Parts: sequence; C-alpha cells; structure tokens
Amino acid sequence: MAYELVEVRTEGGKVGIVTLNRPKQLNALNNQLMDELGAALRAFDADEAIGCMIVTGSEKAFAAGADIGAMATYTFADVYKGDYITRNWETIRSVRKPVIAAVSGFCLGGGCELAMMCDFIIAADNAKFGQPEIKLGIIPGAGGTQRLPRSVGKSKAMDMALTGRMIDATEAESCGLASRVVPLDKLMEETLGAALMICDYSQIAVMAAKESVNRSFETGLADGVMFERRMFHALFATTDQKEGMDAFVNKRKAQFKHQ
Ligand code: CO8
Repeated sequence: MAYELVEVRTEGGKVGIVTLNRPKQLNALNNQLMDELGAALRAFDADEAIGCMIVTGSEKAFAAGADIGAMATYTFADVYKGDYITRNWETIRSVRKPVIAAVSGFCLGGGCELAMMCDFIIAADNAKFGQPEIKLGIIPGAGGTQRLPRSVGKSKAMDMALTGRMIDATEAESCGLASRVVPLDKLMEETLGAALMICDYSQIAVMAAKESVNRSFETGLADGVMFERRMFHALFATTDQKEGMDAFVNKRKAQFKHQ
C-alpha cells in the first residue's frame, strides 16, 4: 500500500514505526489515515522480523482527535449505517505483537482513544491528554468512556469526559494513563529502547503476556487467573523457555529463537 498520511519505517530491522503525518491538521484522524494506519500495523504484525511496533505523531500533536471538519455534516443515518468514522478504529486490538504509543503534544478525543488502544503509552513532557468531545455536543466514540475509566478510574474519567479538560503528562502518569514520562527530546530514544528490549525477549512469551493482560479487561478475576495459568503452562512447551532458564542457570545471556 502507498502511504500518504502516515510514514512507515523500521528500526534495527525489528521495530515497526508508524508516524501519523497530517501536520497541518494536527494529525486529525480521517478515514484515509485510519486505513493506512491499520494497513501498516497489520503488515508489521504479519512480518516475522518485526517484534514490536510504535505509533507516534509530531512534537506538536500525537493526534488532535477525529477530523471535525469531515464529521461536521454527518447525520445519524450516515454514521450509524455507514463506515464513515469507524473504519479501522479497532484494528489495533487485533494486532498480536505489542504496540507502544509514543505521545508528544496534543492527544485528544480519538487521538487519546487511539493511544489507549495501544498496549502502553510513553509520554513526552509536553503531552496533553483529553476527551474534549463534550465541547462538540458529542461523547467519545472509540472507547474513551470505556478504556479511560479502566485506566484512570471513574472519578478522573468522569472529570475528563464531562469537563473536557486536558491533563498534562505528569498527571497522566500519576493516574496510570501513561506508563512513563520522558523529556520531549528523548521520546523516541526511550520508546525505541523499550521496543528493542521487547524484541529481544521470546516473541511467544511477549504475545502471551499481552494476551493475558488484555484478558484481564474482558473477564472476571478467577477466569482471568485460570487463563493466565494455562498460558503459563503452555510456555513450558517452547524452546524459548528452556533457553531462558538455561541461560539464567548458566549465567549467560539468553538467545531466544521465538519458538
Ligand atoms: N479535526 C480537524 N482539524 C483539526 C482538529 C480536529 N480534531 N484539531 C485541530 N485541527 C486543525 C485546526 O482546524 C487548524 O486548522 P487551520 O490552521 O486550517 O485552521 C489546525 O489544526 C491547527 O489547530 P489550531 O489553530 O486550533 O491550533 P491550536 O494550537 O490553537 O489549538 C487544539 C490546538 C487545542 C488541539 C485545537 O486545535 C483543538 O481544540 N482541536 C480540536 C480537539 C478536539 O475537539 N478533538 C476531539 C475531536 S472529536 C473526536 O475525536 C471523536 C472521536 C470519535 C471516534 C469515533 C470512532 C468510531
């Protein structure tokens, strides 16, 4: 696929990086951009050489939300029947390898929802998160009212969804929305460091860890713990488990084969 609104590259042959690229619109998300993002992530997910992905934006904006100009004239019938603003929004959920959001600048509305669909968020110190849809006479439509409270708790999620106020990177980290905050000029270095670290672990164990953590959002504790237990048991069938434990016992670095 030819990419216009995202830039796609790899780092070290194993990290797939997708950079949202509509700078004049602060990376506002439209159908074309979401199609391209979905295609890029699916292609990386299917690529044996890729172990982790990063979604990022510009210094000024990760993404300032869905494209308001494009949405402004839609009717209920358009959005309910059609594919207008729903296309590829859930693609990230079907990606089995880890996806890290590297967020700088505005991360608002659909942009914040997109970041929350990634597996974790590393925020630059200039990042600003918010769900300002209420100011437009709508509510979040891509998981903001569902993933945000699971991430930051009811009170802050309500505060953000009902007032539309933005929170800065420090507040985002302290409430659990972002996993860490780093200086803006270190954002890609830090995120790449995390991604490369993940790539060097057993890909099967990494995928299993992701699947298990995600299961905690879909199920009760007893079922979740049993799911985790079975995944844990299954990993003893991998060559990588033998390698990881043998390497520890013999005080050497593990060389995982992803098998
Ligand atoms: N859509 C379209 N264009 C945008 C958007 C947007 N979300 N955000 C910014 N832009 C454009 C501006 O119109 C402007 O364009 P122009 O130069 O042609 O006038 C350009 O980007 C720069 O923006 P500003 O001049 O406003 O820059 P400021 O630095 O003054 O302000 C802000 C930056 C605070 C980010 C401001 O632009 C803003 O408030 N943007 C809108 C934020 C917003 O409301 N986001 C939520 C949108 S609704 C949504 O995301 C719902 C998602 C539902 C998903 C459903 C899927 C199923």
